[in-house]
Amino acid sequence: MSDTESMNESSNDLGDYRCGTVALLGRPNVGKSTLMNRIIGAKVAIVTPKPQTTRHRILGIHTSDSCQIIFVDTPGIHRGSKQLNRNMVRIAYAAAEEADVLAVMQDASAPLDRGTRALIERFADGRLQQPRLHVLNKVDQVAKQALLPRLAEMQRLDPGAAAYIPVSARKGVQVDALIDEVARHLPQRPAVYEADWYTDQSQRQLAAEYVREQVFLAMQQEIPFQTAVEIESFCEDENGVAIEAAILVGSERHKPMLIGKGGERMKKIGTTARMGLMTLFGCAVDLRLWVRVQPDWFDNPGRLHDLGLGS
Ligand SMILES: Nc1nc2c(ncn2[C@@H]2O[C@H](COP(=O)(O)OP(=O)(O)OP(=O)(O)O)[C@@H](O)[C@H]2O)c(=O)[nH]1
Ligand SMILES: [Mg+2]
Repeated sequence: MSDTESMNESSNDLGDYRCGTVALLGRPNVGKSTLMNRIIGAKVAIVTPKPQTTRHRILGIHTSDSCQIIFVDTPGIHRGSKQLNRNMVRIAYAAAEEADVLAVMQDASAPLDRGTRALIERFADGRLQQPRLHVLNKVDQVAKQALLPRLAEMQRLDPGAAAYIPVSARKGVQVDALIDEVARHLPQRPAVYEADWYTDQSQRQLAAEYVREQVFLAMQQEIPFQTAVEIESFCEDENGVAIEAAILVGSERHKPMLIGKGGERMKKIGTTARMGLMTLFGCAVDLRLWVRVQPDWFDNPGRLHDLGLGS
């Protein structure tokens, strides 16, 4: 092959390459973060059985020989009176406006409730022009005979969607089909990120999220929703990383509940978060945590901005 032929071939290859963003959108708890982690192959977004786990826009970057898909995980769309809730919802809609493709997710194992229908109708109303994929998650918990009517209902609700894809993010079912479908709708352009980049989050942000995940898992009722994690110092040397973090609580009475009898609960939160971070960072992690009471931080725009939770 001559030099000219080989140059032409490589420029054609580049011309076929697809790269763009897909926003993962939906009600809380439908499995957006689980799906992104499954595709990326690492826990870049925390996951819990509680709604409103994700509070930021989080990128997860999937790179292959033929495409680079930049997944944008978003907070679940919900109603909430606090400033934090309003910011979270605003972040989700802003991500939808900016994305090349919209992946609207739902929990197919739960009834198609009013909130989910309203959301689907909102995305189908033509205001946003990008291709829409409806992702019906948690099919590992759905009988086959129940899935077909659900797919038919989706086609009726949004006939203009590009595809309706049943998946199980937890088990990895049909995830490759979803990746292929997303890639088909991306613009032809070269990759934006280096092939070994898989998220836009710093280690510091990941550390805060890993601690918050354990707080969410350990605490009940309103406490997790009124909790945030602030990294106070993050030092890296040849021995590993040393992290100091404060867990903010919204009320004095939450403090002893979080600490637990003899400090047991805090100890467990710290140990489990530290182990997760050691796996993620691939080095030793020293993690020191304490609790700070900060009434109504979740309703204070300035404080939310400092915590990276502004909209
Ligand atoms: N059975 C089953 N459970 C799943 C699947 N995907 C996610 N889950 C579970 O659903 C719960 C919520 O998952 P998340 O990934 O945190 O959901 P999310 O949509 O990101 O939630 P928010 O961040 O709160 O908006 C967790 O307990 C997951 O383990 C799935 O495919 N099958
Ligand atoms: Mg999430």
